[in-house]
Amino acid sequence: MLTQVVGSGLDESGKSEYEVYRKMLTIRLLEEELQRLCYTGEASDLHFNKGQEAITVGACAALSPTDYIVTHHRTIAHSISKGVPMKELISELLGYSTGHNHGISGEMHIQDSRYRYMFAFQLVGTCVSVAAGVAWAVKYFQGEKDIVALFIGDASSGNAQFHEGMNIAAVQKVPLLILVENNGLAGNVRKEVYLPVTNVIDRGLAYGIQGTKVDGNKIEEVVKAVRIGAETVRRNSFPFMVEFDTTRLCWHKQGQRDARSAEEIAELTKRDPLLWTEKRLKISQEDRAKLTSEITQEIQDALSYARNSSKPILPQDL
Ligand SMILES: Cc1ncc(C[n+]2csc(CCOP(=O)(O)OP(=O)(O)O)c2C)c(N)n1
Ligand SMILES: [Mg+2]
Repeated sequence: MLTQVVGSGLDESGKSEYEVYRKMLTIRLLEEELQRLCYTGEASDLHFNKGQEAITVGACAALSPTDYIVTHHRTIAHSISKGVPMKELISELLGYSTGHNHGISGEMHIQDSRYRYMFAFQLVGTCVSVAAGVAWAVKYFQGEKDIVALFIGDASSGNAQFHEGMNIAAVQKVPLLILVENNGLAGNVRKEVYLPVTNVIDRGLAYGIQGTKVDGNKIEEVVKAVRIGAETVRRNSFPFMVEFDTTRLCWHKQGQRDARSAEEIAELTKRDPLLWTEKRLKISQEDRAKLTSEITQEIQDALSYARNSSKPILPQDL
């Protein structure tokens, strides 16, 4: 029964595991709805995050709400995890003026300083130097105790900007937590052709940056590792890495073919973080159906809100 698990402790961050599960399910259902809108043409092609929800939701639950985040190109999960209201997010993704960036940023240039969601990056790897710069400003300009958490994919650690960013982050001793989503894929390409190391955290050692690696599909491991990582960064005012072993269960970008066979994806689905959390919380099929219908209604309300607002005025319209 849902009522029995409400408030069950996840950790001292104060978030209940049920709350975290609900957010993970929200992201899954929202992405499914947006995928349908991509097919009808109402949404342009989007980059989804299916199978990696425990990382974004768990990490944001473990961080302080005043900590900053910088992300890569799969932004829907990060926005929901950091607290961006769904109606504003959907409006943004569909290009309406009620979007939190007035409908002009789209999915890959999301920013919302109210929630300390600082930047999202289409150009993979570039986020590292910018995140290092944000962390520098937080420490030296603002004098805050908050930290910057950067989400980055495993393949992006081969980008030159990754290395430049790691170097300057270490040299300047900035409060940067680097969260690596290691799904063994660069878009649709398999790791054998882009990643010569098993663990991306090993790359941090070249810059004196320590790290830890955990199962990114187990919510409790994510929360614990990020909490410890964030405390380490805050205490030492020095970068730290947490790497997550994870599985992307969708293709790179809406409309592209997956390099993996259906059998391979079916095998990976056994590690679905939603299934794992449901087992932990003893959430029955009826519980999930009830929650699904509640969340579906929220998504439809947010969609109606977006559709009833005006489209943004673009420079070329002036
Ligand atoms: C600088 C740059 N080079 C190439 C691309 C094209 N591109 C988009 S996503 C991607 C792969 C990123 O892999 P990873 O960081 O592991 O993230 P994942 O796709 O697994 O989420 C690439 C090469 C890009 N966006 N930016
Ligand atoms: Mg990857």
